[in-house]
Amino acid sequence: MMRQRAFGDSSGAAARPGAQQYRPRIRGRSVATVKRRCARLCVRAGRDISDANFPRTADGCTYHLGTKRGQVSNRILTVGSVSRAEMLSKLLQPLAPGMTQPLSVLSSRGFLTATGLYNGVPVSIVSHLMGIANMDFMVRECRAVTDGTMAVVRLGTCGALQPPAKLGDLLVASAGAIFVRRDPDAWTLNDGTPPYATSLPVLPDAELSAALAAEGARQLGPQHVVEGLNATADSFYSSQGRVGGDFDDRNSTLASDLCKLHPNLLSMEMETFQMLDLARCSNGSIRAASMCIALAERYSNRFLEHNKLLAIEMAAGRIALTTLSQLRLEDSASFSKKLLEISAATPRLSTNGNGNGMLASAFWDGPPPER
Ligand code: R1P
Ligand code: URA
Repeated sequence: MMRQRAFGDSSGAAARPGAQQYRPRIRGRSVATVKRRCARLCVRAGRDISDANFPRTADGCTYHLGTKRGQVSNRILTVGSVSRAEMLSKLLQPLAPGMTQPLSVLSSRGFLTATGLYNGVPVSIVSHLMGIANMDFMVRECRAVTDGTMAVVRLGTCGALQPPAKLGDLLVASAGAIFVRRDPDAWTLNDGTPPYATSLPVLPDAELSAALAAEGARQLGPQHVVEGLNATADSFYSSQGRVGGDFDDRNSTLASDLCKLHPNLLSMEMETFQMLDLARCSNGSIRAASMCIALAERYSNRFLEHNKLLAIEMAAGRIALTTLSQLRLEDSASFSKKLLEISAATPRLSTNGNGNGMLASAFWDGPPPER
């Protein structure tokens, strides 16, 4: 099987017969190598950051995502893993006729931003890594470098807590998300304080969430899309009710207790609540919705096969990108112009600002997954 290339592979590396796994490479270098180089450049040039309240480089790159105004669209598909961001960025077209690939920035902290066209509309795919703190970086730093209303769709993976959610389904958090937090005071006081605290739900943007579910049903069939409540946890293990002998987690009834409390609870993951909460607090400037692939069926203890996951990720990526590209949104008039100016003036592989991010030409050396 021939190696598939995307975004102008300049490495000249030979095709590897039978390669099945996606291996993200950036101009022939592994992601780890590029990250190490970025980190070295940051150490050399990090002195240029002056604002302690909202750190940015002299040329406007944010501290953790490493992007600046003109590199990020106000339509954002955000995903947890860098490899999912890389894979889905194959669905984007270059921003302008002179470009051979989407604009791509990998920050020294490992956040990847790829900006290109989907159905002729500028869209960014941004990895948010794992947990609410990283989602916080993603939302705030993208907001800081975009103009107009920002629309964000998270495409993640999750555990399915109860039927009708089943393995491989797309679980849309149309009823919003609650937050489940381990409360260390329960262990400190040991006086019956509940070991896990839960918040009230925060809602998504109703139009965006409904459009996502409708597009999912249209492309995959309604039997594969389930709408309900999501729970965002501060741990993959304890506060998702995973039990093990190494820690005193006091969580053996947590998942079933949550389902009793919230009969419409479908999914558990680690970021949606933070995204929806920030959108709620954005003074109306951010619209957000979330859809997660049921990767683990918690009630039957089954886990989705890797190849099936890749295929569903691609399908769900198309659904999310279609939804974002069709959303009626106040697009900044200056966005496309700025993007074109910057991309025309930028070499394909160079440091971004003070080295906080690196513009990258990325490609996969494996075949695309089955669709
Ligand atoms: C845990 O394995 C990670 O997977 C889920 C959780 O939210 C957490 O980030 O989502 P992603 O697949 O989008 O990362
Ligand atoms: N991600 C999570 O956070 N939990 C799961 O069970 C599966 C994916």
